Amino acid sequence: MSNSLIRNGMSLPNMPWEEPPKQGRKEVLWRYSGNPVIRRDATARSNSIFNSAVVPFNGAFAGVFRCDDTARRMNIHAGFSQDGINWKIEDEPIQFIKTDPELPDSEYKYDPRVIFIEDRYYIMWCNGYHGASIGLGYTFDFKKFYQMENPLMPYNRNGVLFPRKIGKNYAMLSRPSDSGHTPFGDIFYSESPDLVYWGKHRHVMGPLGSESPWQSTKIGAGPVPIETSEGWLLIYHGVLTSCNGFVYSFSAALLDLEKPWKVIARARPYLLSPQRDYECVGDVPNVTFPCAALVDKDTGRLAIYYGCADTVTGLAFGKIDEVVRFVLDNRL
Ligand code: BMA
Repeated sequence: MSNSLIRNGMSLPNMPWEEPPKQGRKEVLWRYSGNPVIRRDATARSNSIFNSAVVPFNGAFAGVFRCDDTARRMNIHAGFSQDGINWKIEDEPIQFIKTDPELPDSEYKYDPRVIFIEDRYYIMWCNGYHGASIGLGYTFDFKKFYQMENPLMPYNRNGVLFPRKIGKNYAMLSRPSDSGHTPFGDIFYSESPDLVYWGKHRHVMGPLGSESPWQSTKIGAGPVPIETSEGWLLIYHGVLTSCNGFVYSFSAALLDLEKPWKVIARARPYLLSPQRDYECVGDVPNVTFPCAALVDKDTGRLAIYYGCADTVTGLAFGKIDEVVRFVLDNRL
């Protein structure tokens, strides 16, 4: 399989990259040797920086970062980088300009995703509005940010837009939940003609039982789906409930290009699970939580940004064709 299976991608010759380690078991994904790339105290008042979103911007990179402060308030901050590895993250949270003065205030913000669609960068996040809800906004320059209507009612998390319209509509994945730490969770699909009114809700996939225990408690979409000739490559997290609590790993599935609620293939094994110290020790132990991916359409290189133990941010690399092959060869 060649890298030409990436559809509608962009050339990204300057994306972060490191060749796989020569020694040891050959993994489909390998961690950056300099992990974590973002320390917990990389801003003036951050307790932790994790579950964050990164995109190509102006020949370099920009991002929206989940920074919990030392009062443990959850918020999102803008950040910039020349190489996708060394980041300068703003000390102050993003102040959204309301597109309608009647828009309700947000009690907190966390777990952002960012995607360029048509003429602007859209940001989705988990928005505090009578509990966890989905928030949506946009920016042109990562300086001024505009907040739109919440696409969905509480309780919902892990809202992720598709990078293009499906048919005539914008499309989104989300994960309905409860007001707590949610011991369940399936991925759903929704469409909207205007990014305000959402409907056509469809079930995509749910947790699995003894067939694949790493994803037996709940699952949720990770980075924005990547378009390939084999389907939308969806990297998603799954949760196992152990005697010591939740364990967050991630893997991938392929969704139908025109009917993305239809699952073409879904991997049984995880691609990456909490195994390194910085993934296992932190504010919430044993969490690897992907929120963003960079892809170079010419080489098929993939870089995944993932939160580690709800404390720091890590980077893992792979090749799109190998991840697609992994899903097809290890499908349930
Ligand atoms: C989820 C979210 C994530 C977090 C995970 C593990 O419910 O809060 O932000 O990484 O739990 O604590």
